[in-house]
Order: sequence, then structure tokens, then C-alpha cells
Amino acid sequence: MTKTLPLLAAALIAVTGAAHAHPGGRDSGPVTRDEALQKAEDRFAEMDENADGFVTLEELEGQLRGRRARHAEKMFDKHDINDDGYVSLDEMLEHAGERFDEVDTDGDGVISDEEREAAREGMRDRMKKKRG
Ligand SMILES: [Ca+2]
Ligand SMILES: [Ca+2]
Repeated sequence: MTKTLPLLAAALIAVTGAAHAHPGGRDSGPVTRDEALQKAEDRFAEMDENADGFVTLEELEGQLRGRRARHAEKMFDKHDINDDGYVSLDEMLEHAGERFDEVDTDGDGVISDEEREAAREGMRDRMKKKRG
């Protein structure tokens, strides 16, 4: 009998948790791989100002304002996987997929709040190390 209790509790959490599945906030709740790629595609469309299917460094710089613009070149290099000076939608999605897999540490195809928080912490640590 004792074995069924944790199961019951898990079932209850699953049911009550489902009631909060649509919190409305865009940055809360689990994110699936498909959602992450869809977001990347939307971002790409925003960045590709002349809608030619490629994002140039100039277009990226135009999107990043102020302090972040200094990182445009670095970011661009990361996304321009074949190094031809343009970021295509394929490259954007490939990069987004890689990033997703990095954050999705248990590999279940969903980024939970915990995994997102862990990724944030990791980023903070890396920045601290860079500064020395
Ligand atoms: Ca390219
Ligand atoms: Ca996960």
C-alpha cells in the first residue's frame, strides 16, 4: 500500500499542475524544442530587415542596440556556421537547436524552469570567470 502513495501524490501534482499549464507569461513554464525553434524563426524574420532570407552583420547590429551591439560580431560569427558572411534561417535554427540541447540537460526535449535557471547560473559563472 505504501508504494501506491507516492504514485498518487505524483498523479495529483500532474493534475493540479495542469491547471497552471497556461500561465500567460511568455517566459514562464516549460519550453519544447519546437517552441524554441519557432521563436528562433520569428527572431530571424525580425532581423532579416530586407527579407532576402539572410541576416548580415549590419542587420544584426541594427537589432542590437547600446552595449549589446559590441557583441554583434561575436554573436554573428557563432551563428554563421559555414562562415560565408550571411546567417541563413537554417544556420539560425541549427544554432538554436544546439543551444536548446545544451540547456536541456536531461534530454527530454523540454526545458523546464529548473533547467532554464541552471543555464542562467552557468552563464553568470562563465562571465565571472572571463572577468577573472
Ligand atoms: Ca552562413
Ligand atoms: Ca529537459
